Amino acid sequence: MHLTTNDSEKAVLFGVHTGSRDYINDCTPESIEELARLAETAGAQVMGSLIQNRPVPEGSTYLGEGKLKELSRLCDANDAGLVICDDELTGTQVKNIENALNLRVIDRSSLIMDIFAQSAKTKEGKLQVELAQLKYFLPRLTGSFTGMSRQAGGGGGIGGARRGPGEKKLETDRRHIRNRIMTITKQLSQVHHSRNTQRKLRVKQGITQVAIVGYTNAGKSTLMNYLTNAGVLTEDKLFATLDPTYKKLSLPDGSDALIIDTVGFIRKLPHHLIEAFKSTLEEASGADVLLHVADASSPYLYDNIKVVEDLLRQLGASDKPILTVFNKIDLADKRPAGIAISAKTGEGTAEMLDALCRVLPEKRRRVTVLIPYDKGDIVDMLYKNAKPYKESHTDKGVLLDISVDGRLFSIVSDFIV
Ligand SMILES: Nc1nc2c(ncn2[C@@H]2O[C@H](COP(=O)(O)OP(=O)(O)O)[C@@H](O)[C@H]2O)c(=O)[nH]1
Ligand SMILES: [Mg+2]
Repeated sequence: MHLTTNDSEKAVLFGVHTGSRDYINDCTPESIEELARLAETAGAQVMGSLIQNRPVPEGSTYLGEGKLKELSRLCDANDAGLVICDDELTGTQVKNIENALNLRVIDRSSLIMDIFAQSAKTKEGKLQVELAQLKYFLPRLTGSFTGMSRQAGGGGGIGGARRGPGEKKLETDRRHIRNRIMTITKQLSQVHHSRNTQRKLRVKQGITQVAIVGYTNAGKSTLMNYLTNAGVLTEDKLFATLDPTYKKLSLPDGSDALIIDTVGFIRKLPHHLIEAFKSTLEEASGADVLLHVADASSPYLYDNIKVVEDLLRQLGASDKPILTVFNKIDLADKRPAGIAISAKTGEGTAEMLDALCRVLPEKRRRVTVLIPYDKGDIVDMLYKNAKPYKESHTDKGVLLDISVDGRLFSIVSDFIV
């Protein structure tokens, strides 16, 4: 499903600025600039762009007739073979624009999914992207819409061959896709089940979990590496990280936590992708604390923060304690008020870890206690609170290896051995 990058394909970007949608989801010079970065990440060469101002996109062709002609001229002048829309298009819109321009048309959603496909390394990651792609393409698979055949044929969104399948082939394709969706869903539910089990186990063991969240390219993996020598791939590229990485992090108060680096967010993230990556994204909602890394050198710093906060809300993680830090301070012109760090030089990270300790909910501690037999009530209380890792009966009492919260810790502290 990957794009060919040996010969970068010339592309022109387009979108409709409505002025009525919320600003973050509208097509603006900023979102076009981001789309250009996405296109370049996928291997395209961006030649130009065009934004039409109109209250709503045109139903059948997305752009108005005049603008479509202008787009066509812009493509001719630049020798472009591909146009990329900043919004998600319907199958009909793709078909009509393709017919009007006689060029290939892709949209922001399929572009993002393509990049995810390029970045996916593990089996789980690959399956999740494939699932999102199939669900996106199934309703768009029609006689003249060639998108899916490119995907299924391995051509990819950029650099793929243009061909239209026949009706019979389409029927086979549809059946094939539905079956594949079922198979993948089944496989993923097993993976997700074991991930959930592991997460529950960590909660039970009282391991503090810190999830790094943030906009794509904010420096999450770089920070993870700085803090733990994790060796996570960091790249000046959108969506370099798709699969969660877990590492031990030693906190300044002497305790250990588990730190999780995971996939980043971006505005207008395709909903099929959110759905398919739900379990990965939910690593954030399962954590005790969120460490939100924002890129202070980005001109869109506060818009990006809002996108992340909105997505966290969508994932049901907005009630978590969250520590927002401003990264890439070595590049930023201005110092934002708050914790400023550089994941590259380490500046500010000590202060960040102190702050992290302060926002952590009360931690559980693992202790070994010897409770005399005449203190059965304490043993009962401990059993109600947690399952012991180990228990044995000695002639002096019950020996338990167990994790306790602060309240129980003070009760059993006299019996710690
Ligand atoms: N100058 C500078 N560059 C950084 C800093 N943190 C990350 N980067 C760069 O930003 C790019 C994206 O970093 P990465 O950790 O992959 O971002 P992620 O997508 O949030 O995981 C890489 O080129 C990093 O080298 C920083 O504090 N200062
Ligand atoms: Mg990363």
